[in-house]
Amino acid sequence: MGSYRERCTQASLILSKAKEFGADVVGLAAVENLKNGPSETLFPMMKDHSRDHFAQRITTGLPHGAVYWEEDARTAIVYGVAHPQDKPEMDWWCGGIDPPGNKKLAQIGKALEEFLREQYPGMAVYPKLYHVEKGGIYLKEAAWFAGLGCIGRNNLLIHPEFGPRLRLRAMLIGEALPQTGPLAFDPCAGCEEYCLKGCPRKAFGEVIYTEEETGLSRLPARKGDYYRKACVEEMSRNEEEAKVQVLPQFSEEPLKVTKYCRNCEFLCPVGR
Ligand code: B12
Repeated sequence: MGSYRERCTQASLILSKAKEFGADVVGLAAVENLKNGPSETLFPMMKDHSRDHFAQRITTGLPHGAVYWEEDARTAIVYGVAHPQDKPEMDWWCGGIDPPGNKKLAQIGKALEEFLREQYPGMAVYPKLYHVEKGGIYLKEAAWFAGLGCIGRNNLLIHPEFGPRLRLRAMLIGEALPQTGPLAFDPCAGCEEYCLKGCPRKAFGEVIYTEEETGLSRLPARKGDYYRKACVEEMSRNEEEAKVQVLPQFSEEPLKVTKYCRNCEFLCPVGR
């Protein structure tokens, strides 16, 4: 491990490289702060996991919802790509083809991994998959510690410039670098909660998790009123109603295009 000054220089280089490779936002979080976080703690107490087929895809060997941490992982590099409302195709699933936003995140991850392995041979580098069941981490929490924004009333990470219209990924490294957050930022205080009012399933309709019952002060959508099953029902309807389209930027073949509900993102006034 180098001196504090050396680690700061290393951190700045990594952050600027991630931006150079296409990340709109990037920050660093200490792995120690992410362990046993509220998402992981709440998971076994969840009223309805819904989409429980994810449980069948567990490759970590851990209980559903538990995070696999590599023993020597010290810092999470958390990066994100803006998904603005005027580029909705960033988030469209066309047949089995990854949405352009996911592809961009994958490209950034690949370039960053190559850079880290070449620049710091011997340093552990663990690119993290999206699904916690497959070794991923809880990205919103990691982004909060990395200073990328706050977790808002819509239960999403809200960035000061891009609002909640961001997609996130992370990579862990074996070097303990200075954390870049959290940030003092709370746009939800005093907001009229347009995000909640516009939910087609009223997924934020009633408090289902309390601090008394869970022992957690950090609850889904802050007040414990985000109901995952209602959200999933809307997303399943989006899948059923997906129309067959020809989108040349994806494929010459006609394919089913799934456009998932994003009301809680689009109705947020931050970053517009
Ligand atoms: C499974 C999953 C889903 C499931 C279940 C969601 C859920 N929240 O349970 C379904 C399919 C329903 C879903 C829906 C959506 N998802 Co989703 N989803 C995930 C995934 C893979 C894991 C989330 C999870 O299981 N959390 C566990 C539960 C228990 O926690 P939770 O509900 O998030 O609540 C915790 C936090 O809010 C936290 N918390 C609250 N306040 C605070 C404050 C602080 C300081 C801290 C540290 C923590 C904290 O404490 C709560 C637990 O008590 C993540 C990717 C990842 N690897 O993290 C993406 C992810 C969260 N989803 C994302 C998105 C965009 C969506 C949708 C908009 C759909 C879409 N079009 O993509 C909706 C929005 C739903 C919403 N408003 O929350 C993005 C969010 C980006 C952002 N800006 O925040 C992520 C990060 C994926 C990505 N590509 O970037 N999703």
